[in-house]
Amino acid sequence: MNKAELQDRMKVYFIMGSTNCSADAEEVLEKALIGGATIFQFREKGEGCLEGNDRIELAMALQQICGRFNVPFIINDDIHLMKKLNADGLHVGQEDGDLKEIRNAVPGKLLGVSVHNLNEAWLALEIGADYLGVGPVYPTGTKTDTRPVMGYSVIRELRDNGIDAPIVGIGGINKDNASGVVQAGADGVAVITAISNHLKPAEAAGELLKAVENAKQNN
Ligand code: TZP
Ligand code: MG
Repeated sequence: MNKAELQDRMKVYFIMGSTNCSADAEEVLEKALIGGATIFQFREKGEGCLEGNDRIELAMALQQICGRFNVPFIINDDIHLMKKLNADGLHVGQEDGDLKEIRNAVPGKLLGVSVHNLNEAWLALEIGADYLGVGPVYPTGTKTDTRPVMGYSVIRELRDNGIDAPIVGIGGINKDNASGVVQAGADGVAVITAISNHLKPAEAAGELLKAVENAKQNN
């Protein structure tokens, strides 16, 4: 995938695992993709999450759904699972290991890295990250161990310093505040609960896509 395509894929970056969903995870994903989510990350984490075979089976089911929609399927943090499933990519945070080693372990795959400042962003790009996740932009109840809320400032700082890699903002983003993230310079928004917990995930994804595309037109 070239950079322009990847940038386009960042528009509505849906992330979830079974514990994030108020309904069946497979149904939620299918609806999100019908509504217009552009890329998906499997993030099976936290209290009550699936383990062992159940986790692998859910991942495979979700991968198959992504395949039907031609939407890239990314795995959070688990190189082993990524390789087992031959997923399209891997997303890691700053605490998930040596970035250079991780990059080398998944050649030819998409690699996303969560960053919180300019220095982390340069280091991630230096080792060959394909895109950056930046946040938490807004307060979020979904991940409890986040860094402090940063608003738009870091996204703007990265762009002002010449970073032109694909960027998604993450953390507390919904259809009403998504436009500000794009106006600050992000290519799109990464969301969990705005879609996973919505009664109508298709509608939620569609509204996010509309908000991002409108903001891009006005940029
Ligand atoms: N990383 C930073 S904030 C966050 C992650 C995984 C959680 C985002 O979830 P939500 O529900 O979209 O606020
Ligand atoms: Mg991680």
